[in-house]
Amino acid sequence: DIFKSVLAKARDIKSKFDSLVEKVRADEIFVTGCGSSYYLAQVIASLFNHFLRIPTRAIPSSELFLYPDDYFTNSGTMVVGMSRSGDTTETVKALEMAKNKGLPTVALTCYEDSTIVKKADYAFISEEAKEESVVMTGSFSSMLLISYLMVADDANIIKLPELAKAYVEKFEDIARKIIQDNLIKTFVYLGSGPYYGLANESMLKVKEMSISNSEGYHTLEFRHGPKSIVDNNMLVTAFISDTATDYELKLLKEIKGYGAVTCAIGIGLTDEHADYPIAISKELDQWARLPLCIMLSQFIAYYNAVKKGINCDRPQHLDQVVKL
Ligand code: F1P
Repeated sequence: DIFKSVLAKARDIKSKFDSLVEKVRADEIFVTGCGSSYYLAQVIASLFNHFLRIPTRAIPSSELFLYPDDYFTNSGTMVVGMSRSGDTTETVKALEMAKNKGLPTVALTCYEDSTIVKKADYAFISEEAKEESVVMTGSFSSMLLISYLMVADDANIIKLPELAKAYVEKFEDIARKIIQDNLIKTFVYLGSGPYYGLANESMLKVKEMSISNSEGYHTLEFRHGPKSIVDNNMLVTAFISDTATDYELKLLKEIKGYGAVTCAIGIGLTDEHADYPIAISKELDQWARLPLCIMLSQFIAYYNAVKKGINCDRPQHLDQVVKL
């Protein structure tokens, strides 16, 4: 339903973003946020680099806030701040600093009356995804879809709501099975390109929702050291891209050989690729299926929390909004 209501605004989002890009004429973009919103920024930086062809970097808001003079060195930079609440101190400060340097700023949040909306020159609001939970789930997917619609053609993603309905049950089933049938102590997520941000967000979901050890890597980086910790109590979930498919699947096979339980999600996957393969419809290319894929990780984190008797909506030590 969230996807449906965001897609209904597709044309407005695209034309608003097109006209601001035309007006601002940035030669560089920083996308910034904290926690899940920073990992969302990593995915969005990939989307912007691919579709917009303006060099874009994801930077944690705290870095911009603490080292402004080292980052804000180009008068052609536009700064896009992501924040579910719109009130996280570091993100507010990062946008304030960008403004003080005379740079154009954009806010993406779920709350119209939030601080970053008041500070930024332009704002995009995902009001359909306000959530009670401390942990970001629907808001992540919806802000991701809005960002996709800013830069890409909505025709490629029009089937998302329909396919999401079909896949939710499948994801839930597989996640439940993985957690029930195995003793997993470490959760590793691998992704290349836009899937790196998803791998990190998946890592954070397992940590926050189920208080478990988890890690996220660029897929092939895992070969350079991290693979030494693979054992029988590790679940390695790989987001398989349409670009580096063979390399990614070869690595996953190698990891399975070291004893890990493997799960993979991508086009055309079968039992020969992973213990738990999830074949995604060709109708959604690697960019259009991003908001769908993250739901698998949310279910894995959820069932792991249930197994451990943890309230995944209210994890220990965490607040919904972090203020300094
Ligand atoms: C970001 C965030 C969340 C995290 C935690 C605290 O908030 O760091 O990613 O799950 O609940 O807040 P926001 O800036 O997106 O509101």
